[in-house]
Amino acid sequence: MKLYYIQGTCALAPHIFARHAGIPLQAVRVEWTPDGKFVGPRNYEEINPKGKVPALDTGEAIITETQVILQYLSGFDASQPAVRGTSVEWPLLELLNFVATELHKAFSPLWLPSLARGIAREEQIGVLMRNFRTFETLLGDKDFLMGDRFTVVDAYAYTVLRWCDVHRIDLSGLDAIQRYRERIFRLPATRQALAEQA
Ligand SMILES: N[C@@H](CCC(=O)N[C@@H](CS)C(=O)NCC(=O)O)C(=O)O
Repeated sequence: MKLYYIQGTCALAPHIFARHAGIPLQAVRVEWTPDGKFVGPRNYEEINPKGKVPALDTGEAIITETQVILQYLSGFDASQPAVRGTSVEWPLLELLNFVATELHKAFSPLWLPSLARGIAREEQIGVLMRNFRTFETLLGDKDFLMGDRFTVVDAYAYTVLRWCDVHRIDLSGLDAIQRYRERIFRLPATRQALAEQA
């Protein structure tokens, strides 16, 4: 299997999880210019016509959309909660969708150069802060979102929460998030995926 990624983006989530679960996966770096043009692999836009990472080439199909790739990879790890047709299914899917739509995509405006400073940036950070507080409620006093074991949704949430550093978002007062990020950063799989993307 090949995972196409841009360093430090949402594609880090399936990368971390694959290393955690020991799923053989070749990480293929996608290079792009600062103005967002893909330069390699040369046919990347044929691989994923949406022009985004991640894309997973399973050998039989190309899968895109981070949370769908994560669900696919989760199926390779027998120690993960069995999602389909169990009572675990809805909470995990809810969490994946929360991370995708309320965290991942709430960061998107901050990457726009015109929002790098000013009132719009502060307003967008306000949106994120509200979602971070919801995240802390969802996490409660658990180590991981689904309980005491690391699942795909933790790989995703960690990947997105890392971007607070890039955007210099002050997490003081959000102690549970800070501890959660640190807990996942310490996992060997996280270290390995980060080193492979460095
Ligand atoms: N809906 C997609 C969005 C993926 C996405 O936003 N990828 C970003 C990196 S985090 C990307 O490829 N950006 C490059 C671009 O927009 O040109 C998913 O959930 O996987």
